[in-house]
Amino acid sequence: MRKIPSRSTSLMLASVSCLGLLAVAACGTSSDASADGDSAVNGKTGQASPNAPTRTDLTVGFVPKQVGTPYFDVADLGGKHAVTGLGSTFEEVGTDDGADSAAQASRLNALIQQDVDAIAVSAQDPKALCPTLRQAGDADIDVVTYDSDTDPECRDIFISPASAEDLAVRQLEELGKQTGYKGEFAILSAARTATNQNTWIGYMKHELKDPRYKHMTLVDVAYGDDEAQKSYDEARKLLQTHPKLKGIISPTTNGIKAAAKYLSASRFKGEVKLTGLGAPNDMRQYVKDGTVEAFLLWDPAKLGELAGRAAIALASGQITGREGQMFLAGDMGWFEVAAGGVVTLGEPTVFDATNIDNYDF
Ligand code: RAM
Repeated sequence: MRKIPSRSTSLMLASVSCLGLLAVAACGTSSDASADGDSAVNGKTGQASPNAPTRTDLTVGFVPKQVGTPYFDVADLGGKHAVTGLGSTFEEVGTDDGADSAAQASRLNALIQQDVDAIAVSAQDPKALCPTLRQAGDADIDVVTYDSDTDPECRDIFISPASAEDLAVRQLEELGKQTGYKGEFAILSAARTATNQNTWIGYMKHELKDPRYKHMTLVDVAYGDDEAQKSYDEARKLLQTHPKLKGIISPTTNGIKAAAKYLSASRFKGEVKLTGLGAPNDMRQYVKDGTVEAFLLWDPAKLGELAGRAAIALASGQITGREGQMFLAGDMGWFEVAAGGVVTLGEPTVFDATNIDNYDF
């Protein structure tokens, strides 16, 4: 049984904090929750107190979209540091297939059988994991999504790397700058079902209606399933199918790396522009050899750390996932739960030849 502080304990802790030095907003959060007894998106009821003691000896399971890929290795290491640093046990389970949501569901099931306290998952599909995540909720397991969300009603909190709309707009703008806002371009995505990829692609399509993109045309969206060879082959096919292609946006670390590998050894190097979301260590050589000018990403370690801390905050009763609640994420400071149970890490970084050597992930 999990020991969420009782209503009276929560209220008492909240009143103590109101007198103390902790954030005033945190004080208001608890009383908001107590006023209407609202529940979080995954059906949790009861109070949240940002000042409830952080529980230890919990077990938090991380299920990335894919194991053995640098982006999630770094993210989950961030989660591990957060969870173990708070006195709990971290466990990562996953599949190396970047598009197999059934395998993800079976890993989640194993964590439910194991009766972990909280789960953090990067969803390969918005719907496919829902039945399993609901079972987790029924078993009183707190559910965090990070990087890629499920349907909001199937989790407590989504840790978003940055505003999804902003990320999409910035990638499009980056390609626009590099191509003079002209010509045909394509998107090389990850899994066809991936929530984060499809959300960004949706925002890009919407942004394309802006008059400054009137000379840019999206001619294709290809899916490399976050596999190196498949992404490479899809990049090659895009160039073959669309001889007038001027650019590719690949909003996936695996996709952009594979496309850069293909372009760097092709006659299109430097001519066909490539941008999107990439890891500096993957992309360094392609920035230095002139294949890629600039791309974006956030710090995956911080994303994982925030997911780990949110999982512990949920399991400690400091938050339930309701809008307006706040939790302290160590040195990263206080984070607020926004509408829909979304917590945003921050702003992405743009990497290019001037700064790429300052980053090591
Ligand atoms: C890949 C995955 C992940 C995405 C990053 C940018 O590693 O598709 O979900 O957020 O790229």
